Amino acid sequence: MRVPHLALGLFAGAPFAVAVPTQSSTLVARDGASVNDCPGYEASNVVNSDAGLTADLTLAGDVCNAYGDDLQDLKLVVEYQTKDRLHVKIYDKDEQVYQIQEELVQRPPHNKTPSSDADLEFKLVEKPFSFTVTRKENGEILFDTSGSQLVFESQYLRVRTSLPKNPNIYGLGEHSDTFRLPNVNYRRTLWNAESPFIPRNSNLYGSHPVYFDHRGSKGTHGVFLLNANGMAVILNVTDSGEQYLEYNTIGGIVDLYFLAGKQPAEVSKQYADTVGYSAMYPYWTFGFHQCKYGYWDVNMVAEVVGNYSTAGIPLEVMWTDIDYMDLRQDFTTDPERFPMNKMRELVSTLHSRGQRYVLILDPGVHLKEGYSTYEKGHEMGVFLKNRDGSDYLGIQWAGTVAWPDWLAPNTSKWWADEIVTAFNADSGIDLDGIWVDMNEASNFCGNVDCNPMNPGGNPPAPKFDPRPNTGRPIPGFPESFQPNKRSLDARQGDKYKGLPNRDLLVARYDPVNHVGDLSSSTIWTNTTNYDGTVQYDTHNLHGHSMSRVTYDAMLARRPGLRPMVLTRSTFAGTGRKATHWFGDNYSAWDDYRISIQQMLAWVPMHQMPMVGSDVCGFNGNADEYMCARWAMMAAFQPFYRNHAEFSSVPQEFYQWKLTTAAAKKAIDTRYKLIDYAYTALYYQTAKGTPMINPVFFLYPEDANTFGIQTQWFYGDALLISPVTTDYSDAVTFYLPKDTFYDYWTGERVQGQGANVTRTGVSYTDIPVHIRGGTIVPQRNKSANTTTELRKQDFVFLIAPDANGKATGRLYLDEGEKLRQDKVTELTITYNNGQISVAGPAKYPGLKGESIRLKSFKVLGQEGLQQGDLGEGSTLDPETGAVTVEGSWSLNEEFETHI
Ligand SMILES: *[C@@H]1O[C@H](CO)[C@@H](O)[C@H](O)[C@H]1NC(C)=O
Ligand SMILES: *[C@@H]1O[C@H](CO)[C@@H](O)[C@H](O)[C@H]1NC(C)=O
Ligand SMILES: *[C@@H]1O[C@H](CO)[C@@H](O)[C@H](O)[C@H]1NC(C)=O
Ligand SMILES: *[C@@H]1O[C@H](CO)[C@@H](O)[C@H](O)[C@H]1NC(C)=O
Ligand SMILES: *[C@@H]1O[C@H](CO)[C@@H](O)[C@H](O)[C@H]1NC(C)=O
Ligand SMILES: *[C@@H]1O[C@H](CO)[C@@H](O)[C@H](O)[C@H]1NC(C)=O
Ligand SMILES: *[C@@H]1O[C@H](CO)[C@@H](O)[C@H](O)[C@H]1NC(C)=O
Ligand SMILES: CC(=O)N[C@H]1CO[C@H](CO)[C@@H](O)[C@@H]1O
Repeated sequence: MRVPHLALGLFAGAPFAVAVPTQSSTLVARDGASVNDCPGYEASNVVNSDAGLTADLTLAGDVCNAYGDDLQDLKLVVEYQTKDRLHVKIYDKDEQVYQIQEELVQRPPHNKTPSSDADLEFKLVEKPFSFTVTRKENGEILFDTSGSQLVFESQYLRVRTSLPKNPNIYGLGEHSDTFRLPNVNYRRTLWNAESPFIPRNSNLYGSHPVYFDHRGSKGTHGVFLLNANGMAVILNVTDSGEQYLEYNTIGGIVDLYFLAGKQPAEVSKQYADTVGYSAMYPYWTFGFHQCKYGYWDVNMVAEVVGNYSTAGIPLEVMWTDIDYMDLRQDFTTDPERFPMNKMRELVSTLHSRGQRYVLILDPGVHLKEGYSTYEKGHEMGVFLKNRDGSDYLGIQWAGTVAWPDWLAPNTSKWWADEIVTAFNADSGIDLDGIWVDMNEASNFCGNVDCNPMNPGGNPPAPKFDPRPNTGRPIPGFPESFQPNKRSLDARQGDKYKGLPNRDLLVARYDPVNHVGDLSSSTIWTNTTNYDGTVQYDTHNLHGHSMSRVTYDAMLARRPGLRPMVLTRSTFAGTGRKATHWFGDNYSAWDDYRISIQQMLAWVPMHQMPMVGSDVCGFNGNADEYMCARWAMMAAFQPFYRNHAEFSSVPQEFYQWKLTTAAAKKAIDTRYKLIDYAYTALYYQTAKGTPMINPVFFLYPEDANTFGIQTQWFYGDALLISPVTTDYSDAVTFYLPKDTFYDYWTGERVQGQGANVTRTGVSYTDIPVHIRGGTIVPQRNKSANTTTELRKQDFVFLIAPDANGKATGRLYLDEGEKLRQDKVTELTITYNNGQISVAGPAKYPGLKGESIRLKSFKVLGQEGLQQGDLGEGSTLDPETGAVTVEGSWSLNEEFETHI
């Protein structure tokens, strides 16, 4: 969902022009001092222990006050947390500087590891203070700050590391730039913002301050900076040609986690160990989803569902955007266009056909008399507050809105109550998942001149007094009568709430937010949260916090079932509670390509696996050809939802003949592969192994793969190489030096470590190869829903490597419960004709479901004759595939042969 043209006008204007408040006397910059004049620090009191060290850091000269006040005294803590994770933390001695609340981002549990057992080594230089992190095994220096001074100021932090020349750096989402990041003159701003058209070289909706540094055979490592403040990460070379990466944040502390790898997928796992493992999603989330902003009424929604059926395109999940709400207010339905009785009928019809329903919610709550969501929230003190205790207001879809303070004690309960009531299965909309949008948070009140009580083109301003008397100070009365007593005062003496006396609207260091100043088109950064922290520090955590609370609310609404929460704004670790789509892109080929780059970063590097783009694009008009390609390509991405903007031409897959044909084939294939993908998702959520692999993850020593951003492995077996040129039928893709098989024909294709060009790739075609050495469990036949799909028998596709060996996995469970008591985790191995399937194999199957294996297909057996084969096996002389028919229960272990 994006800002409408009307609201775009609101924030496209002059940037936030606030008078800079008078600075405190300590905040006077030394005449002409630049950050390069900063004195750095000196370490003293270094105490080494078996599992790390501590030291004091003292400013090593005169203050430079380049972008704030230099802090005199810092503390350094170094911990060898595990064999493969090193933690380096530098914070202020007084412990006032903001540190992310533990309840929002849990710190990883760890046992101290003796430094002698650790893969990494920390080395300190006392004066001037600097440090290095080295991979012990090969002496490779991973991080080295000696080239520039540490700067630690009240509103600015700088840490710079030198890097080898032409480094392969990935991650640092959210962005729409190349997968392997540019090295020179490149700035990655992290400041969550409404970002229609996902602009390039800009901050977008989420912040993930983690990068992967891949050095070929020397290994891959990760570096995570646990800091939620606005920042710019610079990749650049100095005038003398030295490569560096530099963090510039406008607050917070230096809180670095070094992840040793050394295989790329091991870094993914180590990152999950650090920020948390992704939530597991219901089986049905792998179905095909349809949405559009502008489904005018409940009949139109039903008609779309009906049209999908008529076209014979399986639709699993129907979504509704803000259209359903009464005056765009959360937890209401438009009485004429989406009356509750019809909505209930819609959802029960969907459910009876095995389909699902998901609705949108926004964080901004309409300020309106008699609107119970607002009134209850106000009573329960859940909204962010102005200094005088009244609710802080802005403008969102509904008009004048208040924003939940996700850190206030009553907010979770209030939000869960609203969800449980409005979406009650017996009297409300019996929804299956929730989509939370606009939660950067997006504020149509673009700047300080905007009057939130006058929302312009939005519904007229309510005549409701947002500042009840209780919100005003009452002179002469005790503390308990005074508004806002909870915030600023409470924070004095409290740890980590943020330094006092900062300019909370303007940071002198400019991280370059594409929307304008820090407070432009969002909640003003000088707003105080319930716990005494300020939005200046917690802005990037708004969507993350909303996701957590919504996850819990969905659990209250559907006890015991895995919540499906889709969020626009995210922070490191949001994957534990919610997933993400790539925002409001454009119906254009470039955005089709960019969705691949984004997926390659989000799944393995941000540990948010269930992601995808708005298929066929959100803004602008899709066409038959591009939409056909996108339907094919996105069938091999984890989250598969067609969604478009209000004014776009309809782009449901049934709208065009070619797109219909492409979608049918794509969904047919995707569905057969759902158990394979579900297995891959399960192992990502349980073990951190990514379900999408960039090509270099599987060929880490092949330098030709490091920059590949138009191909990927779906799971670890299927290499997807879509046509990525506009309106073309040709594709040039890379095949590493390895054994592959064409997924569609089964033919063996020997990869040469070179590009292959294929022409005549029709719009209903997409090159897919199976990597030799893998086994892909599939359903024999697709179905109209995932419920029906589960009735189909399994077939295993075996793709032997050059040594005639292959392995695969299959995870089976009931599909939706949070806790599964009986699951199957099969390991399937193939060795030159012998097949073995090993458990645990406890999942008994639901009524009508098949957990039977009907056949094996072993590819690449050209050398064999029919006579070499056992009974029940047939050789296809054309492709060299041997099919073994039979009937095996996947509820037990077994062995067989071809
Ligand atoms: C990169 O370095 C050059 C040369 O010092 C400088 O002009 C440029 O501004 C830097 N780019 C960024 C994004 O910092
Ligand atoms: C559904 O299909 C009918 C018949 O092709 C078409 O007239 C109608 O516009 C479609 N409705 C929607 C919402 O796509
Ligand atoms: C799918 O097929 C089953 C069995 O024929 C049927 O009961 C169900 O209604 C169908 N669902 C959809 C969405 O077409
Ligand atoms: C929480 O809500 C209750 C009413 O349900 C109210 O009495 C209490 O003051 C609220 N707490 C805060 C911190 O506002
Ligand atoms: C934030 O700054 C604005 C603009 O100066 C001011 O009107 C508002 O009162 C400030 N809010 C707080 C909570 O200080
Ligand atoms: C493969 O082709 C791409 C452009 O299509 C090119 O960038 C890349 O260098 C080529 N790789 C090899 C190994 O030739
Ligand atoms: C597998 O599906 C095909 C159609 O795609 C069907 O002809 C065949 O009978 C099915 N086999 C089994 C074992 O279900
Ligand atoms: C703002 C922005 O960068 N929009 C981009 C969206 O995608 C189109 C088509 O790919 C680009 O041309 C726009 O620049």
